[in-house]
Amino acid sequence: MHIRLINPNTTAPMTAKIGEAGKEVASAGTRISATNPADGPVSIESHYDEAIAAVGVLEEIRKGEKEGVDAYILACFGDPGLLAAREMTRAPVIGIAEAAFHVATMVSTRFSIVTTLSRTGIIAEHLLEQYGFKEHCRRVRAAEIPVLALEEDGDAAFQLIVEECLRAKAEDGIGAVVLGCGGMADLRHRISDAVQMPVIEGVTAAVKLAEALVGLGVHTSKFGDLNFPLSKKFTGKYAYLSDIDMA
Ligand code: 5HY
Repeated sequence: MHIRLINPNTTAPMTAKIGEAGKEVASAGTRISATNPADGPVSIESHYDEAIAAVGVLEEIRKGEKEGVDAYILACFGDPGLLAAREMTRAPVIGIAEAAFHVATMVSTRFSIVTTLSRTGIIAEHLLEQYGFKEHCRRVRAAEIPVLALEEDGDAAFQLIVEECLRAKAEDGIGAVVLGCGGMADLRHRISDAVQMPVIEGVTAAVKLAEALVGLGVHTSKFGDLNFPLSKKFTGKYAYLSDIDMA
């Protein structure tokens, strides 16, 4: 099977490390490819960034459909464009936040999230509500690091993330910590060693869940709201999307 990891921001080194993390856990016979949009924010740290990035995500889905990709993973903790992406394909589309929440609740009754900036914590809170995990998450915490600090000064970022994870472990009454950024995918083992409790990382969790769905022969439903988008005219710079029948 072929799983496509989509990094919704446009920082290629982050895309590469997301791809490496996915390859590390992929089963034999699973091809992992990682892409990011050419156009969009270099990091996603606000509702505005999310909205712009979502269009790039959908472009990447369009490309993947021409390649026969079997499953897609949106490797940004805001899961930008997830439902719109699901409308575009019969392949499973999994967001890393959604994947991490599911896995965390299979190994603990309560978890906390450690993400980058506190201002994006509300996005995780909205997803917890949307996916039905609000009761399982004790707290959304932030290491207060810019997303790109994970690329520029990894050790300093690592220490801040571990410190916040340890505070969560000591204070929150939890059994697991969820890493709240796709850019933390390469830190999974080091953080787990330092924190000494289950650390759930979304990229790797999503890869294994995608393998399970493809293995089960389960496809994104085309009955109801996730059916293919209605073919229609688009204007301006999106005119090329006019009258596309995705079915
Ligand atoms: C992510 N931003 O996973 C999110 C992290 C966040 O560019 N990749 C980003 O804080 O939402």
